[in-house]
Amino acid sequence: MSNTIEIRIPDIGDFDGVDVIEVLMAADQEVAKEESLLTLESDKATMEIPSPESGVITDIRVAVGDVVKEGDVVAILQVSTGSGETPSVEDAVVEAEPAVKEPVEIKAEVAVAAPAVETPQPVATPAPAVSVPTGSLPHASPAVRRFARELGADLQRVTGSARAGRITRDDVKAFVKQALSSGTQIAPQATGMPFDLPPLREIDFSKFGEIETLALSRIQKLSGSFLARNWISIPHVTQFDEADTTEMEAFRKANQELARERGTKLTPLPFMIKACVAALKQFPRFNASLSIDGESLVLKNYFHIGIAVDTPDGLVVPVLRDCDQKGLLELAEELAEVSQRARDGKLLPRDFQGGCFSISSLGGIGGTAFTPIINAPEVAILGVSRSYMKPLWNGMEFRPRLMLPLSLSYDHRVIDGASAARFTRYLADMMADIRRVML
Ligand code: CAO
Repeated sequence: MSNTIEIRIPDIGDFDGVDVIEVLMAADQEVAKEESLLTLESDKATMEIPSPESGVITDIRVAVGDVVKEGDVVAILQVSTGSGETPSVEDAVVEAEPAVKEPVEIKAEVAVAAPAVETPQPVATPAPAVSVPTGSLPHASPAVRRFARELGADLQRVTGSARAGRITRDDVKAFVKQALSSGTQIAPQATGMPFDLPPLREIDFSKFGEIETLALSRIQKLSGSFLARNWISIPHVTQFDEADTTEMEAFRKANQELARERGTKLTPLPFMIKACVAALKQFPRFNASLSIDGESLVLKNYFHIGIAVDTPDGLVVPVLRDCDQKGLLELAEELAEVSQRARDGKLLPRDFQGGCFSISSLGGIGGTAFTPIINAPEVAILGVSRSYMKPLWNGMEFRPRLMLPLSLSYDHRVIDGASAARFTRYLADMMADIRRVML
């Protein structure tokens, strides 16, 4: 046998109307006696309304944003009757915010359900988008919730250490401390950002076999969090193409001796930098940054190119300035100098500043294509893989051509696919006849 009862707002003190800030129950959810069902917040205190009995919630009569007062019916509970006892009127003590010095004593009034017609339905008020009523919200007292809100910590990602996974003040502190030391974000994502991901739990891998632990370098930790931010906050698309670099390569080799006399080495990268500058001039949206409010585009009339450099401590992206004003040999010298300083850990903060567009070249290593991550606030990045010989049909015969694979990742909020295809094609055309960059 089971009884159905109305759960009403108990005596909540001298409050006329109190905001519902969280609905912690869901329809058809099984709840335990004393389990929190709602969080109410006045300007003086936050309080939770517990379930007066164990049972199943059959109807929810309240939503986030509603204003409730003593006696309002907020839910219908079908009481579990394992013990066969008739539910009784109970007193429940609810924790209040520290601002209210003493705990607020609240009476949860329980009555056997009256026919539905007698129960006035609350007018549904649209819930603010920031609060998602769900039955699986984290279990924490109002004081702990307030504490987490003050610190901007996302309670969904905090692991509770108290009984039944309840989150304590110390759990929130430990979460914030850990997040600060690892450079991860502690706040929930802004409204409209669907990244409410379940947290990764710590796993003891040694249970499965032998392990060793390597500390990440400072650079790896820093670049890791920037890469993660850019990857999830920018809608990336990657456009692939190939440039016929047969003539460019012949020109490069013909001038290698000249480079050597100047004490440097001429690799394909300075040519790519010059081709990128030409393409950025032709397509100014690629040489731009979105304003922080996403309302406008800042177009740049300078051409500073970031170059991804692989160092023993991790990836860094120093910037070569005014690449439009420099020749191939000057760029080659600067590239050698800056990548050496990067590998020696001697880059200065100004070496990283002011980039317009980046190039990540894995051509010296190998691969056919990859999807580079945009180096925000830039809006595009060129990935370059290893060139290879390919037979190309010239209308009469197949000819061996040296093809350079290009992978252009772009911010789809700023650049559309057709522009990206044109930009990459233009780049390939520049590299096919490098003399054109001087036009
Ligand atoms: N195709 C074929 N060969 C290429 C090539 C390409 N696309 N690009 C370079 N090469 C050749 C060079 O000509 C050179 O040949 P030689 O030794 O015969 O002269 C060799 O590969 C090595 O080049 P390099 O790497 O020393 O020089 P670079 O100018 O191409 O690159 C730098 C400089 C600093 C970009 C590079 O050393 C580097 O660090 N690359 C890694 C970048 C990276 O990690 N990107 C990934 C970021 S995402 O994690």
